[in-house]
Amino acid sequence: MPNSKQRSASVVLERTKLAPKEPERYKVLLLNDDYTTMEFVIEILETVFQKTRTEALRIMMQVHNQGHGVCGAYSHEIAETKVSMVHELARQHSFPLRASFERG
Ligand code: TYC
Repeated sequence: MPNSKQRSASVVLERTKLAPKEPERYKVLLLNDDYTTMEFVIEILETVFQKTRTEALRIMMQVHNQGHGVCGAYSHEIAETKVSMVHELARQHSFPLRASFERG
């Protein structure tokens, strides 16, 4: 019987050969605040996250009512870029809108 290290080593090898790991995904979250206008948040969701007006309205209202909402799930690099885009657009319009991303 292989010891536990040998067993996990063979599991890793099998995964590499037969079942490549799914690329990691990161959820981008939008956070509520009291000052950013609803229309600006809808525009962000349409332009940065390619949402339809209807979906953008739904996500914006979820953030407004529950404090945060998911805009989408992306690779680490794209999630990071979208968060930066939100912060830069908010800064240009003097809104305190914040976004973040997390594994999942
Ligand atoms: N709470 C804001 C308002 O009442 C609207 C808002 C929604 C702000 C979503 C940020 O991520 C946000 N004007």
